[in-house]
Amino acid sequence: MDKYIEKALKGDRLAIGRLLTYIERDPRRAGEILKSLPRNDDYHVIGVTGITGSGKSTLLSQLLTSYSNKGLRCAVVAIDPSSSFSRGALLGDRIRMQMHATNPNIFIRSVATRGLKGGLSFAGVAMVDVFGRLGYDKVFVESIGVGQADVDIMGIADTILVVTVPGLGDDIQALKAGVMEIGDIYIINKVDKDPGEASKTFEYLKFAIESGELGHNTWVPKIVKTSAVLGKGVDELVNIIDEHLEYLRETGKYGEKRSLRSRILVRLLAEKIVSDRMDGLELPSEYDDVYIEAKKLLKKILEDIDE
Ligand SMILES: Nc1nc2c(ncn2[C@@H]2O[C@H](COP(=O)(O)OP(=O)(O)O)[C@@H](O)[C@H]2O)c(=O)[nH]1
Ligand SMILES: [Mg+2]
Repeated sequence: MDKYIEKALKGDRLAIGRLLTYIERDPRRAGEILKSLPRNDDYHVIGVTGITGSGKSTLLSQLLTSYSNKGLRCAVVAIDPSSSFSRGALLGDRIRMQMHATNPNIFIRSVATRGLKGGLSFAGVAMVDVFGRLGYDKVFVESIGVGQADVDIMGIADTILVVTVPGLGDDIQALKAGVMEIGDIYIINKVDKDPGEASKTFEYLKFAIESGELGHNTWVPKIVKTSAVLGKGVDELVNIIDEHLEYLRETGKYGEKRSLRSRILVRLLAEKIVSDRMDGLELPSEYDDVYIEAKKLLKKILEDIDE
């Protein structure tokens, strides 16, 4: 393991991949790996969410190009199982991804989701921190914008981008599920397709923000119109993303986000330990017995951990 860590710190892609695989196979090794890496409080976790097909991967690809051109190192953890990062979707996308694959400053990794609803896995969060400690400046997390599972995933990000397309349509569903409320930056992508409808969507979002429906602290959510395929609006987006990071630092919220991420890690690990132990357990049908069984199980787990 030490030899991989040494190599990974020098940017060796094979070694980095190995470490990530260790974490994926046995999340409990994550602690060991993280401890061996230098602490780093200087990386930026950017969550990208929104319905499938809204252009998250395409936009991310543009952001990778933009940041790597500035000399920054970027990593992607793709949690969306349909991500074109993992599946290679269309020819154009594949070419773009291949371009990144040979860029020494970019590392893309897809990670299995937990359960059918696409929940966040412990490994996924640990990987984000590993990338940070390996010296990646921007760590992106792409996930599909459906429901509570997605809101959970975005809890690990410092900055949350919600990608929508002109004419809200399907997004209304996402809105109801709470996904639309969590954005620091709202992106109306595919403006090339319908500029008129894009302006309407812009006004709609602007109204929602101004009426206090979206956003809940001193940062007023920003809206950016982009065309990811044409590369339009990407520079503006990059500026706003960096502006948000500055805001987090100036207000001390950067540290708050870090501790929120730790909380999520603790919860996920505890859940994993419990659910592993649940396998094969004979379950009682009466509520009193349920309570007793739960207590027994937790006691047993605590004893094992203390050893
Ligand atoms: N016209 C147009 N198509 C886009 C734009 N961005 C992405 N697409 C296309 O939309 C499809 C879905 O994009 P993808 O990035 O895979 O979406 P994701 O599922 O949100 O990651 C692909 O065919 C893209 O080429 C855009 O700005 N304009
Ligand atoms: Mg995608």
